[in-house]
Amino acid sequence: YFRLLSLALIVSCIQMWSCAPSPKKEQADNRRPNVVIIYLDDLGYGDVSAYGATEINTPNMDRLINGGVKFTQGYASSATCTPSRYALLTGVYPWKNKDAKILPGTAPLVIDTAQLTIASMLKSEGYHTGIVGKWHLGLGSGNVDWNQRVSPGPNEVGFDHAHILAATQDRVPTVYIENGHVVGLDPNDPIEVNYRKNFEGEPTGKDNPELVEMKWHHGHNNSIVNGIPRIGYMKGGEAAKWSDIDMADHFLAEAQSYVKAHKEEPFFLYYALQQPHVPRTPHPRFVGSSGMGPRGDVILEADWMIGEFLKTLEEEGLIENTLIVLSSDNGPVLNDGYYDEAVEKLGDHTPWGPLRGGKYSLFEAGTRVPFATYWQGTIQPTVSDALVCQMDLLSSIAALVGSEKRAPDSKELLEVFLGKSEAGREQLVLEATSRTAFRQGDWVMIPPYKGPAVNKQVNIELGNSDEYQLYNLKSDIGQQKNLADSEPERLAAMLADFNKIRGN
Ligand code: NG6
Ligand code: CA
Repeated sequence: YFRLLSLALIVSCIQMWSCAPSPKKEQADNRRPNVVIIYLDDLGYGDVSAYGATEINTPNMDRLINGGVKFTQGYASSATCTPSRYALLTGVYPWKNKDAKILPGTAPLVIDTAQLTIASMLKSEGYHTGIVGKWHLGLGSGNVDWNQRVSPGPNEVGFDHAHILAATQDRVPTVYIENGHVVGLDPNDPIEVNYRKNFEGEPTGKDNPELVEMKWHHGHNNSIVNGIPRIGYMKGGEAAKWSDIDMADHFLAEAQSYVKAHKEEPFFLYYALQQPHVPRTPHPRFVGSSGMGPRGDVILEADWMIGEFLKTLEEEGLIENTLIVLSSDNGPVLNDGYYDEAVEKLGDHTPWGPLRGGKYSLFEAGTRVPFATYWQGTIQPTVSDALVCQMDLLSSIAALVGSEKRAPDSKELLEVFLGKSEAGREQLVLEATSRTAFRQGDWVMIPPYKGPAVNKQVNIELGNSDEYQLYNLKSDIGQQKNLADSEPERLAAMLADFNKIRGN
């Protein structure tokens, strides 16, 4: 009987194999799902309704989170952007690369072009690979001429297609760059960028307050673009300058057309939204939508963009063949350098949820972020308490597509990301502006660091203390009870493990 059955199976396999090309292709594509990483900028653990926010409603992010694996202990590697993005793409701890720090717009590429990235790994597996949105990993190799092709950049570390903003929305150059070329650049109006000194005769936020429409609070007083004073000086490139209020729609359209252009082949898209990082510039149709001022409005704007993007995947028949990862590069900040009412209009909203700290902080809210994996029809909705880091995606996605490549600090946790196992990491080094802390089991240890306890400009506790700090996150998620004194043996054991990993 079994022989008969297997014979029947073989026969039906052969039949399937030999019939029209479309089922065959479908079958092949089923083994090779598309991969999309939707990455927000400065979105906090408590900024999403699926993570408990009551003052803000994010139905589209909720759809991914509640319909997939919702990680309660999902981490960015770092409490700021560049290092988190470095770790996400390369699977290497960012503190191993001394250049993986918040970068100016003129910084050289911090990823070695020979280094493995999620993009290069998938490319070598036959995927088409694209990035749309924020890059912030440096471009060129020093002294970039923005009027020539800018390289190396995303194309040189595995992305077939790149439509990016170079650094951040608050940093010059305020232009889009596609595959190394500034979009819409008029050769008669060349772009110059400098982070040290202004160009003769150009207005600045500092000297020309009459030209400023969004007031700066700290930093952000160099060149003025669209009434917004930025970090860094820029001259020329008038026709190429982006429109801040249209940026979200712009990136959405680019992400949608990428999907449509590559729907016939397996693709990887890194869709890196700019919200809710400063300057917060909601399109007029979202202004006032949250009642919380621009910060809430751009979160709703981002959520809407994600909804439209998901519609495109549905319309193109790709939603059941696409693994989607949703996360954020670091925790939340209210006043990050502009007067934009983020503090004044916050009301009862808690962007950090139950966590302590925020962006820049070694406390939990710096790095613990919304984190979900969604794959309609394949991943069963579940809540996972497994400890996972964005750095683990490289090796896990490699396992998913049958690649044997693995990155040094990237744990292969495919079963965890598919919601079939809760056996996540046992330990993780967390980073915040070059300081590191150590998570092990339910515990986190923060070694003593000099420096202020609070960054007063942004009003965030940084985690600095003269004392060792040791918290049990299971019983004390808000990190209120320092148990370093009462658990000396645990502290010593964790310190030893931490030093081993850190190479101290
Ligand atoms: C800081 C900026 C802040 C933000 C951050 C980068 C000042 C005073 N502050 O230096 O506004 O741009 O860098 O944010 O300039 S991140 O999310 O890209 O890491
Ligand atoms: Ca960020």
